[in-house]
Amino acid sequence: AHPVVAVAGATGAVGREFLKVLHDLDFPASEVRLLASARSAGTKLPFEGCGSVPAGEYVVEEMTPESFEGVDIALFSAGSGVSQAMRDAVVGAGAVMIDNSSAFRMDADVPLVVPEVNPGDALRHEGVIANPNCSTIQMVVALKPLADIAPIKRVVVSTYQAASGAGAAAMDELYDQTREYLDGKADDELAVRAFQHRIAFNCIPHIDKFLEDGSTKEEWKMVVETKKIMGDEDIQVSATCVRIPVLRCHGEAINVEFSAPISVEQAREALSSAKNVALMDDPGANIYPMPGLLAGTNDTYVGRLRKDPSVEHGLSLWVVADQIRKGAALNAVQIAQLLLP
Ligand code: A2P
Ligand code: 11C
Repeated sequence: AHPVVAVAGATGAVGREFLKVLHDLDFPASEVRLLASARSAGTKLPFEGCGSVPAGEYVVEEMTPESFEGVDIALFSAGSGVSQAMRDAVVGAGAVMIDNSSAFRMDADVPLVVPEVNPGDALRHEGVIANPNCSTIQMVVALKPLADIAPIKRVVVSTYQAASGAGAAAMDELYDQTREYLDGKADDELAVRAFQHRIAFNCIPHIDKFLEDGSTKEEWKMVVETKKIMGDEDIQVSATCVRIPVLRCHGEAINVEFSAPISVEQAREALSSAKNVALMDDPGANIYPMPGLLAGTNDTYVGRLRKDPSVEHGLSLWVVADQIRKGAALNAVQIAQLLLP
């Protein structure tokens, strides 16, 4: 029988994208349930349909432990607290929870999966599979074809992260602040809610909370999640994560140090034949990936590929992906596809 799918957090930035991706991939569902908080219960969302589920307006229901009766796959993006609160109900109902929050990612009994990198891990789940952080996903999709040529010793990454990584309300805040700033409002008159500071016409080197060692939790996620997904505890990662005033798509400047030789030509060949990776790299024609122009796409785009001469075996590259799609909703639905018979 075709699976019953629940979308938990259906009204959010990632939740709405789950609905688009289920349609785009024509996921073979027999039913799709839209769940969110009591605040949005009763509202309707358009869904174009997938599998045997017809297109139409679907009513959002309040998420309760009973919502998961009869569900086979529960796609979660309603925050860590909600995932933690609902986990037992989901697993108890016999469903597999594919969780976009950071609640369970580093748990030993929860696989952390990027289908291009470690698809086999998905099949070792015990009811919960975690979807990695968006900035980690696009980095490991680009690193995997390179690691297959030469083992990776160390990665230094600086991110340029879109406002929507912080949710739908954060996108609105970028729009509103930009308009108000252009209208001449002073900083103390602007509403600042989603971020610590004004994001319009600014960059903020602070994503998620600060940890004791001076790094942020977003940076820590890129370190520990990369090791878990790549299955290599020895990969060293140094990350600096920065929010920039872009709506969708994260950019990442990455330096990779390998422990064996790898040429730019070998890397170019591996990346251009890798599934779901698009090489967009022709400096002579000003061609390289840019976040402002790639919203709504599925691939992980790589450009500015070149030798990093500061180490013995080094490459530098620039990676862009739509973090709501590949960084969240698309990756989760691709994980669900791995579970289909
Ligand atoms: P709601 O719209 O009813 O608040 P985003 O990441 O874009 O901010 O979206 C968060 C998603 O998680 C929304 O769909 C939101 O629903 C949902 N959500 C937040 N808190 C809860 C909760 N306590 N129970 C169920 N869903 C929740
Ligand atoms: C951001 N990467 O761009 C964050 C959003 O651990 O899933 C996702 C946080 C997470 O703000």
